[in-house]
Amino acid sequence: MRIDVLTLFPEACEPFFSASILQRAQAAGLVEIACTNIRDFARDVHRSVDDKPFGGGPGMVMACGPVFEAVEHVEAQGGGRATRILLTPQGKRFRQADAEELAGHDRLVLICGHYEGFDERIRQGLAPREISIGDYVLSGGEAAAMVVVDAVVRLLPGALGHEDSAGEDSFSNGLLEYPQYTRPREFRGMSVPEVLLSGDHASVAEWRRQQAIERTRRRRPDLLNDNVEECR
Ligand code: 6GU
Repeated sequence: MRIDVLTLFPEACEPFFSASILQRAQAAGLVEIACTNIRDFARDVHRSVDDKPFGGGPGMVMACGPVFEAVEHVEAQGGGRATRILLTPQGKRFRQADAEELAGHDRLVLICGHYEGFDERIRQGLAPREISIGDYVLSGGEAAAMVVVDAVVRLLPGALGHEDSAGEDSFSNGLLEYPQYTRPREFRGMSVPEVLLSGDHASVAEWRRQQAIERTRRRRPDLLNDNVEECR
């Protein structure tokens, strides 16, 4: 898989992509992640990437030229047309199922916005998918791009140390994760549930399933409702 992140702040994204599981996945050849500065495609002497909105109003709008040229530049580097993704609070809210779907694509181009928004012709001309990571406003799409890249890359086969790890995560089965414990058995008067020390794998599995369901019911009943809807 190749992922290009088009941004005005590559220096904000690059350290994140150079750490931990994302670093390992790149070293293992599972994914190539490249950040490209949209400003490199500005044409005027001020290297501007935004302009005042037609019709007036506050703020600045990200202009078409540099964004189109940046997309065309990275797509010309091989692999042809990518799955294009615009990070915007107006997009479809990103969920685990979306990460799973995107993990099946060969080539992603993520476009991070800044300023008050994108010139609408970026949507019209590039026909990107639009993704939001939640119902709040960020000052730019970079943090959202990092979220999407992380959620996708960790699903690539071989990205996690333990191959079953992703399947045990919260959300992968529609439930929050069960409580986990490690040594010591006693810590400041708090003990580990007996069943986990029993060596009885069936009992452990059943306890974990019950805990996951109960935790999801208390904290995120909406997830249980989603499951019911998905089963219909
Ligand atoms: Cl993708 N971008 C911005 N600017 N704000 C957001 C977002 C994206 N997702 C949630 N809030």
